[in-house]
Amino acid sequence: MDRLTDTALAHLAADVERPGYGRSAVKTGVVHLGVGAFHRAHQAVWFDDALRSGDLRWGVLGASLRSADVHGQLAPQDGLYTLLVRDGDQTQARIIGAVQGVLVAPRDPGALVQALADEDVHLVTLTITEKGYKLDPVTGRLLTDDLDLAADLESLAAPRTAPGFLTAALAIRRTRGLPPFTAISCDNIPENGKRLRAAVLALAEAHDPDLAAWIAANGAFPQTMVDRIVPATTPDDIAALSARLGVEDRAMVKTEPFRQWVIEDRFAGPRPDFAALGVQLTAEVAPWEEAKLRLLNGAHSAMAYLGGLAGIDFIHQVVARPDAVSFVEALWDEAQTTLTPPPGLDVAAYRRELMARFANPALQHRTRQIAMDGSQKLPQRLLATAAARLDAGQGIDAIALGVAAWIRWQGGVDDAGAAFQVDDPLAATTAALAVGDATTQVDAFMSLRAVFPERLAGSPEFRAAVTAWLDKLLSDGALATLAQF
Ligand code: CS2
Repeated sequence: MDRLTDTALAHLAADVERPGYGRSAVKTGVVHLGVGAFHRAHQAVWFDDALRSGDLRWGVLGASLRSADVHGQLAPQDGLYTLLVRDGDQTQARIIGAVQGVLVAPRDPGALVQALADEDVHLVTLTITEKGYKLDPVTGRLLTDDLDLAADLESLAAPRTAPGFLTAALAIRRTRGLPPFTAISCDNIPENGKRLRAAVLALAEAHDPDLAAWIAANGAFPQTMVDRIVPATTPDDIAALSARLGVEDRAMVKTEPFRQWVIEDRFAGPRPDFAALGVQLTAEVAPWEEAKLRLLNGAHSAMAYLGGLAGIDFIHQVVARPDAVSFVEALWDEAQTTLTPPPGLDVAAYRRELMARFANPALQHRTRQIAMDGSQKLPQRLLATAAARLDAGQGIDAIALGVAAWIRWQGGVDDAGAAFQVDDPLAATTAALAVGDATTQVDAFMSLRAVFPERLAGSPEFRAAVTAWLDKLLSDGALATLAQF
């Protein structure tokens, strides 16, 4: 079957939405690092909206920092892909035209540096996952023992890390008399903008303190909160869509109707009229980000481990169980007291909306997908909440069950005794800790400073609560434990 391309657009069925602007006139105003499914279903859609509104400055050049997979999906399709929005039995198809090309950074690091240094590029967005920032998740300090980062600290001639690429390009922009771009981290980490800025400044400082001072004075690294549930695309999804389109689309993404993007109103230069596009610009992103991380993502991770251990494949199947719903509500009751909701956020309504989003059966969002990289996610999703609750003298029963489920997951064997691969940068370390009875395991995990801060590791209450739940999970399994909760 032919692939989706510019020429195929004219032949698509009438109910498929098309870009509607002349793609050849679009300038590249955005470089995106980490052009995975989340970017294609989130930021790229807003840039496509900007292009559709007639502002043709915001085409996106994508870059993959590791593999050539996305290049293989998008390059033969002129950068085009379908955004499938699924809600119950409704499916809407829209072709996104914003992505103009994909660079594979390891193949030609210089090409990405030059692209980032282009004078038309005003925004750099990033979805490189938690681990891509090369920062310790607990302390936020640069991971100087990371091999790629060490290479970038040594030389930026052929960068390997995202902070390395940004720093190398900013050095060229400065030499050329161009302003810096605005760098927008779109990953689910607290203070994402501050962290990205810290990583870039530390690298710049190591190479050229004047460059670091210039970036500090002129650069912009706004904080952001991003939200849209984007399950991984499956071969069946591609086959079904291709049958509908009459051409094959290997770069399609599927998602829910909901989307939200909150950006700190701090830019180094031009940007689309974000407010007109429905992006929220605000002075303070932290309260939005905290609510999202602790409510949505906290519940996601807890359900991923409990559901995954019980052999439940999808999130909508987890929340089809009344005991799981009670557990999530209890987790939210605990998290809610630690939040300072921003003006405009009604937490009760937000919780109802989240539960309905989780229950969307058309999404097919895998527990296994969310379970990935737990060591990078737990601190901001569950542990920060636990620490805040303990500081306030409040209980942590539901959070402790979520944490115990993560520990139990690191053992790599589910409740039916089936072995699985733990997908996590710390998997080898945590596998060695996940042996013995509950007390032994909790003792071992609490010394893992990359995940558990002293505040929690040193709390007898926290240890006791996690140990009690882990003991139950080990002896009775996740479903019986949930039923008892
Ligand atoms: C999920 C998130 O995979 C995960 O860890 O919790 O990707 C989640 O779907 C998004 O943050 C929703 O905005």
